[in-house]
Amino acid sequence: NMAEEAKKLAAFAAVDNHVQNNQVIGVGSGSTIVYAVDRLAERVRQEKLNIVCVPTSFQARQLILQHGLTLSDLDRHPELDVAIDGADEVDSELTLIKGGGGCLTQEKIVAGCAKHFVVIADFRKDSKALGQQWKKGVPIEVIPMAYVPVSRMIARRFGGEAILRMAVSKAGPVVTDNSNFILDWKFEHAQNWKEVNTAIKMIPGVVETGLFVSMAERAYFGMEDGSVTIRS
Ligand code: DER
Repeated sequence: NMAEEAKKLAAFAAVDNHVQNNQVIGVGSGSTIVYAVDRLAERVRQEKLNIVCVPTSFQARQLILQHGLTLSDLDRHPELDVAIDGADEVDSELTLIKGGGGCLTQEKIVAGCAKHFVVIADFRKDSKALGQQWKKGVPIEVIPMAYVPVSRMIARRFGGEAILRMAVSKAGPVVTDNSNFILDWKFEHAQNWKEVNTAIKMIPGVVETGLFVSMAERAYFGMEDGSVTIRS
């Protein structure tokens, strides 16, 4: 369908523009990145590229292994050339909401270790302000024993409500790759995302937020008409 085709367009454009031989690539999580890994594997085969891939989740690790790409990690490669990842929403300043897939913590670590961090997304993620299109709130990874006080503190200080993300194919809450819980903070109005991100990070029990502020260098959006919009 149109969104899937748009994801593929963005993924191929980013891989073709940013991946060269002898590089260390950060591989994001979610559904759009699958197209990027497909393209990466195709280029490695066709061009005999020598690259290694650092995953951002169990899912990304499986994708790397299933495509026969060389798996690495931050112990061996603490500095990456480029990290490629999806996003749930991108605003006019390239501030991202990520974590729809629950992988925000390792994604932010890997993105922070890369010289270049590029986002790939379909047209639905291209927004002017966070919350315009993405209605599920900002994911926040929390230490399980603290999710109630953290949820209450966020609601008290920033408004809205922070809801424990419940699993679908498992009884009880979603448990992340890091054995933590996720709160989805349904904010009520636009915020100073840089300040809010820092303030939420400081709450005892918060591991990471899905607000990626001043991290993305460029975003590739696959559009409905088959074109690719690039924002930097
Ligand atoms: O959970 C995540 O952070 C994913 O990268 C998400 O932001 C994008 O997932 P999608 O490519 O399936 O929309």
